Amino acid sequence: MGLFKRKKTALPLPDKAAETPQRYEYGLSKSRKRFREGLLSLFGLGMKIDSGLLERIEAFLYESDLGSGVTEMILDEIEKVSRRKPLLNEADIRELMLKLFEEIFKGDELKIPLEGRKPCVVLIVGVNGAGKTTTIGKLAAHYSMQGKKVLIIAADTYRAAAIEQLDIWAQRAGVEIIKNPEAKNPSGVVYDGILAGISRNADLILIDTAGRLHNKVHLMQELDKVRRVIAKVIPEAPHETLLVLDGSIGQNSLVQAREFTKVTPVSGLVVTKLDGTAKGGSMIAVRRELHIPVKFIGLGEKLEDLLPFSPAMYVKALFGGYEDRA
Ligand SMILES: Nc1nc2c(ncn2[C@@H]2O[C@H](COP(=O)(O)OP(=O)(O)OP(=O)(O)O)[C@@H](O)[C@H]2O)c(=O)[nH]1
Ligand SMILES: [Mg+2]
Repeated sequence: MGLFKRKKTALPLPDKAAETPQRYEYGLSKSRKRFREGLLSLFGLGMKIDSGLLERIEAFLYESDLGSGVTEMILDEIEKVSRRKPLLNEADIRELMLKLFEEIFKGDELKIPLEGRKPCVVLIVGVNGAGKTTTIGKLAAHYSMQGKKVLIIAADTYRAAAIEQLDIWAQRAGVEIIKNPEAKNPSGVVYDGILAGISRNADLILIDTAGRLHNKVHLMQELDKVRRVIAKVIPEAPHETLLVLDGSIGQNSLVQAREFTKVTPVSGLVVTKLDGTAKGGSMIAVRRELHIPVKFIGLGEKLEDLLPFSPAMYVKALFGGYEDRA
C-alpha cells in the first residue's frame, strides 16, 4: 500500500448503455489495479530519484509487460525530467508515462473506414484461439447496429465446429453468412462469398479464417491464395487485414505479432481478452515496436464487448483518473 489514502477502486458493472470510458475502466480493471497500485507502492511522498528508485521502477515496468523498449524510453524520460525537478512523486511519473503512451498511440483512432470501399473486405487472421471468430461476431454487430449491411464468410474450413460457431455469431448479430460445410479449401468459399457480397449489396464483408502459426508454410501460402482470390474479384481488396492478438499472453503477443507481420501484410490489430488479464500494458510494447494501429479491443465474450480503440481512454483506464486519488 502506498502512502496515499485512496477510495476503493471497485467499479460498478456498466450496462450496455454505459459510456465508453466506463467500459474501458471496467474492462481493464485488472491491468489498472496492477498499474496504479504497483506505481503507488514504489513511492513515498516526493522521493528523490536515485538509482535504487530507478531500479524499482524498472522492475515494475517489466512486470507490467511493457517490454524493454518502452521501459528504456520511460527511464530515459524520468532521468531527463529529474534533472530539472529532483523530487519527483508518483503523480509526476504517472503524468510522464501518460504523455509517452499517448505519443506512442498517436493517430490510432482510425477504425475501419467504409466510405468508397463498397463492399469493404476485411480479412481476419491470427493464431489458434486468439479470438478471431468472436471478434467477427462482435464486429458484425457493431457495424450492423450502425445500419451497415454486413456479410460474414466462413473460411475456416478445417473444423465443422468452426462454421457452427460462426453461424451462431451471425445469428446473434443478425447478419448473413456464406458457408459451405463440404468445402475443403477456403479460397473457393471466399470467392463465392465475395461475389455474394457484391450481388447482395453488402457494405462490409468479414472473412473468418482458421487459426495458424506464422511458421506453418502451407497455411501461410493458403492465406496468400485467399488474398489473390479476393483481389481477382476486387483488385484493391482485402481493404484491411486485421491480426487478432490475445492480450492476456502479455509479451508473447509482441513476439507473435512481430513474426506474423513478417510473412503477411497486416493493416491493423485487434487485441482481445484484455478484461481477464493484468497484462494490458503489453499493448503499448506491441504498438511501439510494430507501427501498426490498434483498431479495436476485446473486453469480454459478449456481442457488445468490442470497442473501437481509443488511445486516450485506454491510457486513462490503465492509470485511473487523478480525480479519484484522495
Ligand atoms: N474474456 C474474453 N474472452 C474472449 C474475448 N475474445 C474471445 N474470447 C474467448 O476466447 C476463446 C477463443 O475465441 P475464438 O473466437 O473461438 O478464437 P479463434 O481465434 O476464432 O479460435 P480458432 O478458430 O480456434 O483459431 C473463446 O472462448 C472466446 O469466448 C475477449 O475479449 N474477452
Ligand atoms: Mg475461429
